[in-house]
Amino acid sequence: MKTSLTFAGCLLMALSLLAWQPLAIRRNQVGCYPWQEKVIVVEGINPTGKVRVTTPTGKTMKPKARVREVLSPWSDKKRYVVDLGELTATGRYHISVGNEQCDLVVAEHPYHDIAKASLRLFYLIRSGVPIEQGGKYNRPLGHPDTCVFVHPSAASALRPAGTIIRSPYGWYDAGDYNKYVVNSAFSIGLMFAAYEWQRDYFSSQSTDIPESKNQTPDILDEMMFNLRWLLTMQDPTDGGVYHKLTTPNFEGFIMPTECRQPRYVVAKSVTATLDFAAVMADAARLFEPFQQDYPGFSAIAAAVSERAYQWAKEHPTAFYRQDQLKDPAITTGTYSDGNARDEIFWAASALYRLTGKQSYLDEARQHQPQRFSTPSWGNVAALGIFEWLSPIPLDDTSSMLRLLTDYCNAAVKDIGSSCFQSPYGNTPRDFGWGCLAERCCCEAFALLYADKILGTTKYRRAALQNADYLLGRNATGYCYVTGFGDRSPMHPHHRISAADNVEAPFPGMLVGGPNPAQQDKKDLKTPCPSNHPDESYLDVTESYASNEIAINWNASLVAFLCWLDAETAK
Ligand code: 9MR
Repeated sequence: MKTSLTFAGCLLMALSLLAWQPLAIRRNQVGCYPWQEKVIVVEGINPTGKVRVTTPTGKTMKPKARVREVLSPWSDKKRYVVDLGELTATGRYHISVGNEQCDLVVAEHPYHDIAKASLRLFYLIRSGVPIEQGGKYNRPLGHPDTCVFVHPSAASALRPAGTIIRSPYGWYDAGDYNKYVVNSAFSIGLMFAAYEWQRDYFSSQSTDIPESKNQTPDILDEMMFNLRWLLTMQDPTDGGVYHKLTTPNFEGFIMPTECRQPRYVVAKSVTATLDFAAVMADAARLFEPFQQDYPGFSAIAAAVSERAYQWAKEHPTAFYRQDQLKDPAITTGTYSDGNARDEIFWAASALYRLTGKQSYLDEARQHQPQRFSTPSWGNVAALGIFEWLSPIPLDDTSSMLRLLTDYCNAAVKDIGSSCFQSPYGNTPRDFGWGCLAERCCCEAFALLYADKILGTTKYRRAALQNADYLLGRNATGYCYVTGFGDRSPMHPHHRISAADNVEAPFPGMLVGGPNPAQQDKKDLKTPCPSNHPDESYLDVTESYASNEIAINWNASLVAFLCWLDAETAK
């Protein structure tokens, strides 16, 4: 009995390992534009003379493929970058290289559905309301957050420790159920930056949410759901903003209705307060035309923003220090950093745009960054730069534009020798916690943004190559967005997706991606299959360092893919 079980076990394991072998052909599993280059990457087989393409009308041909051989910078894997030449008719192409085969879809609007799903995801992760328009993902209300305790670290004269406040709504941050101001404000700020340049697109986009029928674009309605929560995170006593709303420890993999831990608002921090100030200043401006749906909101947002900024000026060293919290101790995500220059730059820039006050202009100028880095929760300087380079630019923007174009020129310079014909993915720095968002999507977003301002399309090709990477032309062969492509994550580190008894995870979620630091190593039942930077990815629930999802990451997916779709929607 024992022997046969072991044998069966081995067989199962071998079969599942076989099932996990990625195809030798790597390509964008979602689709390409007719006018775009059609590049696939073949691993391990030299495809010269072996490529066959069957067109959507059933004609089989031998394309004039150009093949470039390249060695992975991290392993001895040989890859072949194959340019299939012109495949301009729309439809499904069948491609074979020896015994390996796959399909490649060419469509006028290949990103339409995935772009919509990336934004609709925010509806599915709303907290404090029942989800009733989520189809098979409907669920009852969880985390009402109508009884939230003021933690001792957050106490003030009018709100001593233990005071009960209401702090409902907002999105769950990620795989966990907490709500963090830094990450929330960052996510909204990034999506606002996309909205500002693509208002027509977003005005006509419907994501089938309860507010879809009102006069406000769905993207703004969705942001409002989180802004309403953010408003509750400001201490009315002094204008400072709590760093997060959290349980003492992460919850287990249970549904929201089963969660029993008390929830606290903890410590006001300078970074959370400045991010709050920035995003409220933007919200005040952007919601102004939608008074009909949100009467009075703009005035409130402007007032709370200025107040928060003032608090931050008075508390420049109030950095979040989780190690100092007690009664109870808090062990959940930190989102802490010890440098607020970038947050000051973003907030002062946003407030200058809103109010025109000289003091904000001076502060923004003083904190201007020296270089452009892709936006992330820990470095929001790019969001400040986007304020300056918006459709109605502020003052003299030439220095900001130079930072952005210097960055773009550096990003595209090695594509010709890269493994996957993309600006992303060529240095170990491109891989780490949340890299697919913070580096791949945000790099592409910066490239598209630069094109828009310059009135060119010179960076568009490179941005599309990052989409190809993200959606399957990569070292693992995964399309890293759930519900899309033919090999996408099925077990993201996401509590609801793991506990809801629905097999497929929520669609439209971007996972963090390959992360050679493997901070989750000790918690993995299956070891990560590879230590190579671009292959350190594991589609199991326990892999929080490579397979979690998060609002800031989906925000970058929205900014990138909706922008792409918008630019080609006309
Ligand atoms: O995105 C965050 C990443 O940059 C950090 O390296 C990591 C470890 O501190 O935390 C990530 O943020 C997590 C947050 O702290 C809690 N919710 C889940 C987030 C995504 O993993």
